[in-house]
Amino acid sequence: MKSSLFAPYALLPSGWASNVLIVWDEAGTLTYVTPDATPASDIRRATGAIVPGMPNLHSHAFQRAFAGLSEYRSAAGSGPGSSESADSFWTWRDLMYRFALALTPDQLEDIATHLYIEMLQAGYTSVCEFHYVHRDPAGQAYADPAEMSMRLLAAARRAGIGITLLPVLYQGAGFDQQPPRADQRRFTNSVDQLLTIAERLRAPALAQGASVGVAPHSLRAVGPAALLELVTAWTAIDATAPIHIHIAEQVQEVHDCIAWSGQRPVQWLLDHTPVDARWCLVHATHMTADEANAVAATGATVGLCPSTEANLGDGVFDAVVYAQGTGKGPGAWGIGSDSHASVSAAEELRLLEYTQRLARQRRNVLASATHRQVADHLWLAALQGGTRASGRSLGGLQVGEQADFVMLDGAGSLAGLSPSQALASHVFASHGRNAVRDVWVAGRQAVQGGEHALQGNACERFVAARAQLLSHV
Ligand code: NGQ
Ligand code: ZN
Repeated sequence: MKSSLFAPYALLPSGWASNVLIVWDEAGTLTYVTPDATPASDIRRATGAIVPGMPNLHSHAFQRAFAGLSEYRSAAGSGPGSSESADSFWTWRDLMYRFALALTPDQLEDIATHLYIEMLQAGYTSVCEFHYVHRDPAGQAYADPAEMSMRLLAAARRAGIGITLLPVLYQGAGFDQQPPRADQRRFTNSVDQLLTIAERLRAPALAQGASVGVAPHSLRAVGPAALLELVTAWTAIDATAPIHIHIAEQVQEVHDCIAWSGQRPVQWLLDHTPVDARWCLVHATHMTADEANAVAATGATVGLCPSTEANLGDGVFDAVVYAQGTGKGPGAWGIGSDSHASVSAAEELRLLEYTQRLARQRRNVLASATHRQVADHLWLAALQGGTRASGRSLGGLQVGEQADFVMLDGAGSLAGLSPSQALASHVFASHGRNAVRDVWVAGRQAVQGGEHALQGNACERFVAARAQLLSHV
């Protein structure tokens, strides 16, 4: 059975179109996307502009329960006469690890289910889970070594969001093969153990239309030999599935990498691994212009997480230099909510544009010749990069892609605006969740009038899981 929707306005890959007939099949794949159509009288009509659903390309789901709880000056930075904070990414990480150490499989599933519902209500229709808490609190493998990742898959199924699972290889505490810290004991695996987890996930993932990739955590946590072994073995298993890595997020990490190898992290990665369009370089905050051009030329996606990067004091990504790219076209990028200090596609895009404005003292920095409306350009660029990083057919409103789309609220505070103005208001004028009215994932409606069928129950369970966790840290 085919389903359909008639949209007075829809954002297609080429830009806004009107009177668009959207048809999808039972598998949730778009079979017909035609502008200037005349609809049959009984067809459902959208009451607001339709935009493609946004892939969230970087998530550590469990951190949602910790978001907002480390926003105070710690003892180290609050001594007499110290006006400068000693709190940093690294002190945040110590606190976050305490949370990670206490997490149970049930709690993870409850936290993730609620988070994924929040994502859907904010216009994300799929998520890449960069997951590294694999072992039990004592550091032993669960009876099923993929237990924790299976909980994320279950959460995605319950919420009705698409997912790319990225089991993470984590081995050491720093460059030069430093052994893992005691509080990293739940994360560590050999390459073979990690591949076992990834392979275990493939059949159940496929059964729910999900995908599996792998993620060497960072050059800090994975040495050159293991990195290459993982990439080679994974490519033999699946030559197209995504590979994600954290890179060059903190200045400290850049300095440590230079001390270790004589090269900056991105430079080292490009020189020693076969980075191509399958790769997602998460953050890549601190790159020289040469590095940015070189990344753009590989076709890899840069995974920007503006709210987390701001929250953790990472620095400002130079999106202008990167977007210019090289002769091969602009650098690909997408957005992720990472630590979930914010769960909003609109907010990530706004923050990205605002960091560029603050740095350059200009307005409307990230627009393009084809899309002079900043929000149109941001939405389509982040969709393209997010799709590539997800390794799934999420490329927007065109035939052959998954039917993931969002209807903005045409009746509330966005009423009376052109579709382009409505999206711009959604991204820049903070109508919040109220702007996202209906959401479809693979052709199934997951959010109706802003509401998700499981939101009440999921919120209760999230709150209970967080309370349990807080009583253990
Ligand atoms: C993470 N978060 O994997 O959750 C990291 C912290 C680490 C960010 N990089 C852990 N934002 O870097 O070892
Ligand atoms: Zn991350």
